[in-house]
Amino acid sequence: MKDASSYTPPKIWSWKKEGGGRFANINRPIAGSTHEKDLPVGRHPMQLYSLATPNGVKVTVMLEELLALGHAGAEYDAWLIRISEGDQFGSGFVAVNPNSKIPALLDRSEPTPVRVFESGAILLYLAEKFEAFLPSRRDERAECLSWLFWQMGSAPYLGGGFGHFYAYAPTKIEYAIDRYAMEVKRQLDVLDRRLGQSPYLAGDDYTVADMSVWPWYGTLAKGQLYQAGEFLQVQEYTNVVRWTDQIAKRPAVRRGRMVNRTWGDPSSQLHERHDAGDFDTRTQDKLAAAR
Ligand SMILES: N[C@@H](CCC(=O)N[C@@H](CS)C(=O)NCC(=O)O)C(=O)O
Repeated sequence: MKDASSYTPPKIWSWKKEGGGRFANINRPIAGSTHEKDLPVGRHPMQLYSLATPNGVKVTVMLEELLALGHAGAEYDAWLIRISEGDQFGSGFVAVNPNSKIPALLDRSEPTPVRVFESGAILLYLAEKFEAFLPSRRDERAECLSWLFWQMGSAPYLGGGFGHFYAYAPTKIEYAIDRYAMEVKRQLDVLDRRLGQSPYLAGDDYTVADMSVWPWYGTLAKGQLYQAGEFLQVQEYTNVVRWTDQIAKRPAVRRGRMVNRTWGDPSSQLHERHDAGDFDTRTQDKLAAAR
């Protein structure tokens, strides 16, 4: 095995600020804010502070799906949080999410504003509030929540484990890449077997479970995450690919994935969303043409 390390951990760990690797500049071993900064507040009931990473996309897809169903109470302002610039450590953001990670939601339509953090909790909060995308029958609800929580527990192995060591770590460590590639392929097989039994994860209907899993494992199954499609032979998971393509066609999904996106084709980037019309007028290509 290559890259056998000669590192022996010291008795007490210490923080090396120049640790290297992507995101080294924002990783810290302490919680709390680094600077005073209030969050902006718009006119809509829902205030979302986010970025279009897979965890962020889950929530913008859900809000767009709720609006498509006619739930006006799901109207939202989506504010951009640039995590590579440390926006998540501003005092206003930390007050909404003490864990300093996107996405974070503030529901200002309740008598006292309600904060919600953790993407799974946000999906569940919205699903309960609007009674949508969550089955009401106890057995179906249990299946839906099982897959929702499966995603919350599994994706850190994909992102923090496989993605980190395969794509971002300053050195390629065979042991780490092998360990997480094995786990991610196992997870894809779990999904593939499930999606061989039913059209969606919870059964016949599209639910918050699909919204939670799709941005991570759908992107992976199309070879668009960590450039790892060939390495993991993702095309073999044919049920996952079928399900991914089906969900990608939904108009609300196409809109949701554009919100708070700061990379890719300029026509796919809507940095902030404050109005349904913004998709037609405020993408980066349109703003550049208007300048
Ligand atoms: N379990 C959390 C994970 C959120 C998360 O990891 N967010 C990342 C972006 S995808 C983030 O904000 N990172 C900034 C940081 O770690 O400082 C959730 O699902 O909401």
